[in-house]
Amino acid sequence: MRERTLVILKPTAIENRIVGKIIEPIEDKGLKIVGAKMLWIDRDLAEKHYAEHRAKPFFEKLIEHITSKPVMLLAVEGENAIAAMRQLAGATDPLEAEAGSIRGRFGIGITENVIHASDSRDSARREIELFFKPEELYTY
Ligand code: FUP
Repeated sequence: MRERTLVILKPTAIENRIVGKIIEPIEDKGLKIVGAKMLWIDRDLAEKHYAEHRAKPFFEKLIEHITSKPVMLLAVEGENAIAAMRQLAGATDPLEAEAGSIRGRFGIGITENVIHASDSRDSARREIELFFKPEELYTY
């Protein structure tokens, strides 16, 4: 099933200059970048993105982190792109993620877990629409 998914390289990834190391396994997997940009996410957009976590105890820390510095947004396309990106990202907690996964390799804590990848088709559609205008996505 050909799908699109939203990937966010969180502030830690930009700050630690590991953007290339994160993109490499994504492309190695056969996934294609169909949209890409940097953005300093504001609180309003961050709260929309993480709306499902609003009532959670970690919500405030999560919003503070994602808005602390610029991020890189990627729209990624390919066969089973959503599951494939989740596999590459690894478990939410970098210490539980497989050592070879992106979070396993570069994560330093559950809040600063390097990357976001949409968890379902509905989330992917919603999140891509939240961060990209249709004309910023390429079919090729
Ligand atoms: P994931 O889909 O793997 O990004 O995980 P979740 O949607 O459950 O969590 C979203 C973000 O909330 C994570 F990236 C990090 C943060 N989080 C915490 O800080 N503490 C937790 O216990 C769970 C998640």
